Amino acid sequence: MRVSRITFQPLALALAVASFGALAATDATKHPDDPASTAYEGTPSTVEPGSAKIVRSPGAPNLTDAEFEKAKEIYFQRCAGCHGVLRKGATGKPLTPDITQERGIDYLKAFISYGSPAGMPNWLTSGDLTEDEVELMAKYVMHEPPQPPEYSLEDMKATWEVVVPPEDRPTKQMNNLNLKNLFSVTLRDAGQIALIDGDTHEITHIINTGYAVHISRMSASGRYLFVIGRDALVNMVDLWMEEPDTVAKIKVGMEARSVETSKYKGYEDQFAIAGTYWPPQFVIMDGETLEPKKIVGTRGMTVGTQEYHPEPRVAAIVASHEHPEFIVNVKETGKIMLVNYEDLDNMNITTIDAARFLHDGGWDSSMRYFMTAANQSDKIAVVDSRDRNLAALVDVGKIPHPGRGANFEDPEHGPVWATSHLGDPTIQLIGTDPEGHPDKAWKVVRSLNGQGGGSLFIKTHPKSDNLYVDTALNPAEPVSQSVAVFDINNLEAGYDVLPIAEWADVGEGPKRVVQPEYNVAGDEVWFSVWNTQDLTSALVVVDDKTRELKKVIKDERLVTPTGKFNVYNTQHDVY
Ligand code: DHE
Repeated sequence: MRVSRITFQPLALALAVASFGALAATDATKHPDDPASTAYEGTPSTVEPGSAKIVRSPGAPNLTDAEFEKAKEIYFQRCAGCHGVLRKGATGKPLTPDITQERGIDYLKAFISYGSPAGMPNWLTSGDLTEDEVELMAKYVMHEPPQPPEYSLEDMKATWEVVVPPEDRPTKQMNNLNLKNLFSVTLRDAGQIALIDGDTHEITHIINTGYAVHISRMSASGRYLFVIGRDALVNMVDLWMEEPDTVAKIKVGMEARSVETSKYKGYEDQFAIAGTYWPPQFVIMDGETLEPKKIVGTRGMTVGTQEYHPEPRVAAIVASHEHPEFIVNVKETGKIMLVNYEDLDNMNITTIDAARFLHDGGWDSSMRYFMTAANQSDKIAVVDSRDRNLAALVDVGKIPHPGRGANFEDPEHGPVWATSHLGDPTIQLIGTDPEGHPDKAWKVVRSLNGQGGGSLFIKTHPKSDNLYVDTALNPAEPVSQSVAVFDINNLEAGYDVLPIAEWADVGEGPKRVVQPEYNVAGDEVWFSVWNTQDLTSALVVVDDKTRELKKVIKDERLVTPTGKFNVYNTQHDVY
């Protein structure tokens, strides 16, 4: 068993030890300014002895403490989401020293620089990291990962802020926004969201949020927008204020991806919940103020082999309409927790064994069944939120990545929910109507071929005949810069390709086209043209009937736009 440890060798101590013998040879009492001593020992270091430490791990290149800290921050912000805080892997491969040291520094530098077709971004050529940062990260991942601290109720409360108390908030909408057709747009690397009027396509507000803001979710009332950043900062935005803005915020951990509010009749918006990647836990908060109420850890045994996992991250969370509970995906254990919020002091939690590496997902059209990807298991788990059990585990293509998926009526198979995949070009349709189409339920009833792998999101709308599929992480630019669109009434006819990035006309850069999102009427589809932070991005609006370009929204404030959330569609789970 290789024992490896990170030893911090204060540089001054190392120098002192090295010169210790020499010191003994000279009169240690001599004043350090004495020319003889200075000549021999060199001028005393101006660096505070305790600060310049060397980080050593057996087999890894040394790093100064400052380098280690910088690398840790970059890793945390950009890499931990895929590779895990403890680098055990998930959507991304494990990066433990036994693997990284064996690969060696040159391989690691190339991999970080140019990425891979399976979804590893090209950090150098995309302009996200410099050469030096690439080198630093390659060295860092050859060291043992440091254990990050836990995060307690006290830590949360220290960050919790009620910016506008509920009693001081408006009692009716004070602006003339058409809230139903308002979009919340993630400005990923700016740590902001843009509110965009879906009728005029104008940006109405830019609101500061957490770092690498990730998703927006709506309150049951349609009034509050909940935004979570990868840094686990939750912002609660009041859309009724004259100028919509944050009315409460809280940092619920060190890394997060999901946020939701209670939706069960009689409990609407009484509670909010946020799940963290680090620490592996979730917290239930007061739905009006975000006061943290109850923290629940997710560490435990994996399904199948029943091994202990120290860092099972919380992935997608949805709020049940059938019972007063949240449905919480735990990625690395493969367990789905039905968390009843009726009594937080005597909490009932039902744990369903599904499959490992649970990720994203959404409701079927009846909003009874939660369809969720266990992406590294190539399965879709189907949770029956009424009977509170696992209805099925469906084998699908490689690395399913549905977002919330897409619900529509297949002309031959009836109601279906569709997912696309990161790891292959297929789009797979699962029957979701056990009463009306029992022979089709929880089976792949149709598999289509899209443009390629690297797909992240698929979307349709009850009033649309189209099914849009992005391929944002495909390595081929013509594919990552366009989307495929199928006619739902003639699926086997194949797809058309819409040259979205070309329509955006934003100049150079990776220009990844990501995440279709409809407007409230279902007659427009919005796409993000996601460029690097230093280049121009845009939003492209397509006329759903004609599939032609309707509008390009370009504005220097639109920095790395990715997720877009139409208020009405997000509030009512329309997809
Ligand atoms: Fe996401 C949803 C995790 C990278 C854009 N993303 C989700 C969800 C999870 C998740 C668990 C479901 C939340 C829910 O429903 O409660 N995402 C992760 C990662 O771990 C991963 C792979 C790596 C990371 O570093 O975070 C990751 N995600 C990305 C991106 O790089 C994307 C494309 C751009 C961005 O903004 O970061 C991205 N993720 C999204 C979007 C959704 C999402 C737009 C919401 C989809 C929806 O329709 O609800």
